[in-house]
Amino acid sequence: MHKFRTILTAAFAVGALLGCQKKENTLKIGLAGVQTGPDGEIGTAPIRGSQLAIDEWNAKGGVLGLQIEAVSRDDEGKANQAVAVAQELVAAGVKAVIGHFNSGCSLPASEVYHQAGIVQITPASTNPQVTERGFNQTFRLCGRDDQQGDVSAKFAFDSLELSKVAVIHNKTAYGQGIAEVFRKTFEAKGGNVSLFDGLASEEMDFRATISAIQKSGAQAVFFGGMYNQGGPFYNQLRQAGFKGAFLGGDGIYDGELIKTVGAKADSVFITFGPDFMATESAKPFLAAYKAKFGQDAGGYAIYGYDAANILLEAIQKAGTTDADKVSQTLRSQSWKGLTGDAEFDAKGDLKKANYVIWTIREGAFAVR
Ligand code: ABU
Repeated sequence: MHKFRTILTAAFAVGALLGCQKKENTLKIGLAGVQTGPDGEIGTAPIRGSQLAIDEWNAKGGVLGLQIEAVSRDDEGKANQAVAVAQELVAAGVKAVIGHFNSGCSLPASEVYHQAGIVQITPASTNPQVTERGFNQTFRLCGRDDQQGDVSAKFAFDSLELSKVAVIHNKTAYGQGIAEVFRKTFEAKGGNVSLFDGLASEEMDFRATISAIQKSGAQAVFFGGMYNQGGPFYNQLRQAGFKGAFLGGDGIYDGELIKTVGAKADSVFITFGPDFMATESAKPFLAAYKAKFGQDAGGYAIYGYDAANILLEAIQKAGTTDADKVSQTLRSQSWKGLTGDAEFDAKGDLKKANYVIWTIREGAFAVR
């Protein structure tokens, strides 16, 4: 009996040892962001872009000799859900995360990834604080609101020659943050912000705000928020007889905005990256996206695609998924993507992120 127990114990020990040494046969990458709810449309696009890149890598043999397993999670655009998603991804053993979409989600989720030592690249979170907290392994493949809010305010003052603007935001990390930047630059240039106010992001009745805007004598409105609210806000402004320009940031750059405001919407001016989807090199991506998902690639889809390609290239080049080594590799060179040549600075921001002014022309977004 004693001999049998000894053999059994030894067998368990060997089994445990083999278990410890068992090699993972996939490399898990988290894809996190809002996929349902009001921001679901805009948030799903970069996740799909990343998925497409991962499919292409897998077809070519994967990375570090392993097939890549995308672990996709919906944070519903909510901070507490983003933290739960981040914890779930860490527990699932992901080696890096592409996401989140909303700045209000990336901010708390990045704390979890930082603690766990996992590289995070957000394709869309533009609040400056995402990369201002000294997290070595947090990156973003998009610009920042202190850039785009500034570009928008300068455009309003210099090009539209506006002197009085109402600034309304949705009280989120993104919306309020970009609104504050717009106000700062516009005032620094000599403009007057006749009203600065926040609305709950689910508010859809803008009558009181519009009345205050009109009383303030504003010539235009800057809206720091998302397309799902920006569209009805624009429509109600026009219904109330307000004829001034409607300005906003990347959060309102979504096809759903055009569906809401209509092809003939006038004087809508949006800051977003250059027209990367119009380039020759983007054509195969656009065709593959349409073939796989049955719809055109939305604004941030191409950023999700580039984020995944750059991350996987960096892992391949580093020869490991170790977050410090991958982060170091990400900062070590320029990465070619469909959104241009990406180079990361010490904070994890792009060294160069351009913003241009878009408008709605013939029912589509067009660079002004
Ligand atoms: N950048 C606009 C939408 C995402 C965010 O930063 O909240």
